[in-house]
Order: sequence, then structure tokens, then C-alpha cells
Amino acid sequence: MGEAHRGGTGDGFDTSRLQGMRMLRRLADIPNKAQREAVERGLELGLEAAPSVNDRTISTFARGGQPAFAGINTFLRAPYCEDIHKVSKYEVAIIGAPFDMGTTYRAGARFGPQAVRRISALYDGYSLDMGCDLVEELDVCDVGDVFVIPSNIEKSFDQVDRAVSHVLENGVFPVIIGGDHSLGYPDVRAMAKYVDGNVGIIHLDRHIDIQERDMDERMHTTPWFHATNIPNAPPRNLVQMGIGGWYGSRPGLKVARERGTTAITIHDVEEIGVEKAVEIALEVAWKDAKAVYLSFDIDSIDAGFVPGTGSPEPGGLLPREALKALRMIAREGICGMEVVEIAPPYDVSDMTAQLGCRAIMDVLGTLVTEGRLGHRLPAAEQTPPQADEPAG
Ligand SMILES: [Mn+2]
Repeated sequence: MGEAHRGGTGDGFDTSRLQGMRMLRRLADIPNKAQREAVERGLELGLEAAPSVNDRTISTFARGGQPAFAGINTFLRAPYCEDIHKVSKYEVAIIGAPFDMGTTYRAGARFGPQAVRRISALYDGYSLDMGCDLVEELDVCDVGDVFVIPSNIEKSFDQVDRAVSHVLENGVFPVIIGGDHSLGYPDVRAMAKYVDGNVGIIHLDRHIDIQERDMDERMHTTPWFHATNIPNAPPRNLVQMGIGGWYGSRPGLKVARERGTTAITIHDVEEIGVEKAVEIALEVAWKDAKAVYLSFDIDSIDAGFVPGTGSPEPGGLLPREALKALRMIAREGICGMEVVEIAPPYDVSDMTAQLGCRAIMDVLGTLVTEGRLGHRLPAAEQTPPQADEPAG
């Protein structure tokens, strides 16, 4: 028994090797400065609480992270960068792109950014799985939404391109929350301008989305046709993972074959496993490329987990597979990401919005733990592991 308490079990397993135990030790190395400042700010702006409230960090008007069901939401309660000229102060910009006129079946993804922001308030930014705190170790802002032109796809593309370009111009990592998948084209169009060389694309989706036009327009079934026409976004660096099902593949497959893109179906994922599938995707996307862009369509996940989407397709990735794939892709570094096709009017219990939110958080968390983004303290400056709690 005594042995177990010191980090071993009867069969000799060293419990200090458990991820949970490692992350508990790691917690001591993460500051809580941002959290303390948020409390001070809440008290200053929101009045001290009624005398009967014993916890004096609570204010009268909710002005911080709690309660999660109260308040005016930005993504993860990050500062709202209302003056877009000041975006360079931050490391990551969350950009809402509430555009769904590119949908070919049911619309509603225009409410995606709002739904993801709302459910994101549930989270405080710390992940035990990753031993990472997005509030403390990354400067995220929410720049609000792009002014899309609902009746005009091409003008909306121009607005989205301009918005994403502005963020990149200021050296800030963009996360675009759609909106439907037609956004993939203006997003890559913006991205490609800032990559000195080729940009690869890893696209998680049930749909291949690479036909030239659909119903005479550049709809959400067409982004990769137009994106891979961009000279430094060649089709040989486009990988599409999770593709399959019974909807809309045929016109796109012809183009994919002609252009030589790489499609990895759900069958492939089943056969070779998600890790191997992602290894292949990384190899193809990064071949002679300078950067990789990540496009995550929420409908790449089995429709049973994501009812709130425009063109649901049963039999897709399981959430744990999708999140693992996203983390593996992020580990190698990405130049930006989009999460598209979350359509809250069809959602149940916010489960689709929640998975979209989790995708963003897992990617950002991975970028921080891999030292690709954020301001994690170098190991030498970290407090010794025996400290229980940061001095508060
Ligand atoms: Mn799709």
C-alpha cells in the first residue's frame, strides 16, 4: 500500500508515468497572472459583490470567466479586438465568417461563429490532457465577424480575403470560424500571399469539394478547385481526408483525378489507422511546401456526433480520431486554420458547436505545447516541480 502512494502499484507500474500525474506536476509551471488580472478587472468594472458573498473575487455584475452561462461572449472570453488596427498586439485572431450562401442543401452556418463563441465560454482555457493554459500562455483576441454580403458570393470572398490578409499582414495567426466551406477558397487566397513558397492544404471532410462550379456558382462544393488554381497552392500538395459517402462526390472526383490531389477515404482510415493516415497526409502536404493550411469541415465527423451541419454524412471520423488527427497535423506547424459547416439551427445540445470549439482549442493547445505559438516560459525559467500551486 505504502508503495502505491509513492508512485508504484503492486505490479510494478510507475504511476508517475501516467499523463495525469505528469500534468499535475506541470501545472505548477503555468502562471496564473492573466487569471488574477481578470479578477481585478472584474471587481473594478463590475462592483464588489453583496456583503453576504464570502468569495471576494466575485463581482456584482459578471465581468470575467464565470458564470460560464452569463455574460457577453467572445471566443474563450478573449479580448474583443474592436479596433482592427490594433490586432498586431495579439498572437492569434479568431475571425468569424458568418457566410452560408454557398450551401447547396440546408443553410444555417452563418450562425456558426456565434454558437462556437457561446459554447467556448464553458472552458477556462486550461487543459489537463495537454498541460497547457491558453489564457496564460497565448494572447488570443476575437476580432468579431467579417461583414459578409449575404446575397453575393464573390463580394463575400473579397471581404473574407481582405480580412484574413489584414490579420496575416500584422503577423497574427488566423483562425476562421465559418460559415460554409466556400470560405476555403478566399481563406487560401489570403494565406498564399503570405507564404514565400508553396502552401499545402490538409482538408478534413466527408466531401471532396473540388468541382469547378455547382448550380453555376462557386459554392461550398468548389473551394479546392479555385484554391489549387493559385500558383503557390498546387494540387499535388492538397490532401483530403475522410472523404466518402453518397453525396456530391462524382463531379469533384473527376477533377481530383485530373489534377493529381490525394484523397484518403474513411475506408483507408479504417484500414491503416488514423495515425498512419495522418502521416501520409503530412508527407504529401509538406512535400516541397513552406507552410500547411488546415481546413476542418465539421461534417468529416460521423453525422451522429454532428447533427448541426448542412450536409450530414453518416459513417465519418469518430470525434477522438478527428481530434487526434488535428493535433498530429498541428504538431508539425500550420499557417492558419478554418472550422466550417457548423449550422446551429440543426444542432442538438450544442454538440456540433462544441466539437468545432474543441477542434480549435486542441490545435491551439498543440501549437503552444510545441512552442510554435504563444509565450510559454522556457524550461529553465519554470518553477521547480515540488511547488504545489503558483503563489497567488
Ligand atoms: Mn463537407
